[in-house]
Amino acid sequence: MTRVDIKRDLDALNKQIAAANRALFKSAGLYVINLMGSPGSGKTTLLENILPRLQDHVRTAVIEGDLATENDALRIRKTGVTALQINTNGGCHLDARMIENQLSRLDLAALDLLIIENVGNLVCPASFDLGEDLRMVLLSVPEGADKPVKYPTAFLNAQAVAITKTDLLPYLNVDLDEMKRYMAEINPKLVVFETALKGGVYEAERLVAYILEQVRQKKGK
Ligand SMILES: Nc1nc2c(ncn2[C@@H]2O[C@H](COP(=O)(O)OP(=O)(O)OP(=O)(O)O)[C@@H](O)[C@H]2O)c(=O)[nH]1
Ligand SMILES: [Mg+2]
Repeated sequence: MTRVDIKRDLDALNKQIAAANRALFKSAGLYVINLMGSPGSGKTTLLENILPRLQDHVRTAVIEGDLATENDALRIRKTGVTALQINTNGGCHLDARMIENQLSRLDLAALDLLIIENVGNLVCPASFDLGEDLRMVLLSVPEGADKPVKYPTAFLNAQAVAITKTDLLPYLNVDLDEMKRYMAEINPKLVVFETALKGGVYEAERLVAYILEQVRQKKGK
């Protein structure tokens, strides 16, 4: 068997398991977000800050993906939200089987929302469906305006983007409008949010409202 055949088989297997995950999430009425972005783009910080606001309305759990350590799960648990940690031991992304393996550890029927923080990477996670409803990419301002066109797959396969760390705009030579133009060039359908950490307050109101609305729509509430 050639290398190409093996890759094709693995892609097909991942799609199959992702479809099974999606069916399970649907039957449990659970809305699932796959959160991806470069290392340090602010994925866990976003979750730490929006989880308490989401928890006021929907029952939420988190699955964390990292090469090593339980650091991010520990950070999330401090908010009172259940967090499971997957260590990929060198792997640069989560796959559908890794998620499937965690699901028996969660009471899916008692949840409305599951957020999966993928391994910090703007390339590998983009090619692996986990069975999610929403794929959201985080792009932080310091990474630079041209990242959507340099790493297009993540933006092409996502429905939403959060531009994080906009509080740093005054200190950096980064053009926010240019970043948004590049995003629209790759995927005009992307819903784009901005977040900022200002004076100790994390600003993400539109993003929180959007997530709550998506959960409500899936649950038919
Ligand atoms: N100024 C500013 N700093 C932020 C913001 N969000 C996150 N940070 C900082 O950015 C650094 C990385 O944040 P994390 O939330 O750990 O990033 P991550 O994407 O979860 O990183 P990995 O899980 O390692 O991929 C931390 O020092 C945060 O305090 C923001 O909105 N503004
Ligand atoms: Mg993190």
